[in-house]
Amino acid sequence: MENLQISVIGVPIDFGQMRRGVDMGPSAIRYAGAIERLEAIGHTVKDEGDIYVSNAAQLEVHPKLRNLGAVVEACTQLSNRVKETVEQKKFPLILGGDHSIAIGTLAGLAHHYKNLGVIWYDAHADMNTAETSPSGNIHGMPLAVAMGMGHEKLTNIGGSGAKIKPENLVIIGARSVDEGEKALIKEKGIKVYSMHEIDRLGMTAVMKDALEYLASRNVDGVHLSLDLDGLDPLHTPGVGTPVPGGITYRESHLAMEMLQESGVLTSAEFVEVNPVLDTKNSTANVAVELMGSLLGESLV
Ligand code: 4U7
Ligand code: MN
Ligand code: MN
Ligand code: MN
Repeated sequence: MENLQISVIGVPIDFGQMRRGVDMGPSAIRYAGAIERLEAIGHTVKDEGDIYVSNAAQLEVHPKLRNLGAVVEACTQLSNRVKETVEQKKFPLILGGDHSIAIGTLAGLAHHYKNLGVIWYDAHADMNTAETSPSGNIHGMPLAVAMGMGHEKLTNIGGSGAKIKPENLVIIGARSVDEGEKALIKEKGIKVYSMHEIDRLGMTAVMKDALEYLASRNVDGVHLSLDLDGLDPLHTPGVGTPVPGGITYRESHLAMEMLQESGVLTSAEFVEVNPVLDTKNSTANVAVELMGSLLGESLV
């Protein structure tokens, strides 16, 4: 396994949704031992600290795009930091924060990767716009924004236009998809491995197929965006929008291990850890265990 220079970037934001506390996600994940765990594998790890997230911005009211200004501010900074990290040939590992931060991550990656592959591990499709969103929460919109759809303050972060191609995206674990999102998935022909495919084919076949699909697209990098609500809430209860019937703990380790074995991964983010909703920091602990498998820890 290749030893990486990993830059860990925290984004302590909870403005992309309504339940406070997910801004403590980066602290919870560090407390669970992320840095030490990755160092033990043999990587060189630098904790770059957190992006500054202003609390005053919370006061802004926008019925269809809650806390738009604060999300734009944080994602703009994150986009710049991710861009610099890639330019320095370092591996960006981003700690959320709610999933709105993926807008910044993908915008930053897009400066370098012109044909990026994205693995979206999530119970949700995160493809709403202000027009289709049932909630007005931006953490349900990052994939739409990355594909160039939504409010221009969001789509212009890190430069105008689409940051990823719909045909370079795979979603794994979907089981709560809104009507507008379903229409978009159909329209764009997006590759979705829902819980049905995971039940029916098993995670081994799903990951094999997903990785072959991305390889056939000739992607120049692969980003993993892992929302801890992709797993079943039995394993990761500390998330704001839990959906029963999710991916198991072992299936998730297998997915991470297969992604590691493929050797294609170029960046990752772990989001939606809310320690306030948790007991004994269990969700951050799972996040760190999965990071271990993703970045090359061996069992024996
Ligand atoms: B997460 C939802 F309506 N689709 O848009 C929405 F069900 O980042 C949930 O995946 C979004 O946790 C969940 O508000 C966003 C809802
Ligand atoms: Mn907060
Ligand atoms: Mn989700
Ligand atoms: Mn999500």
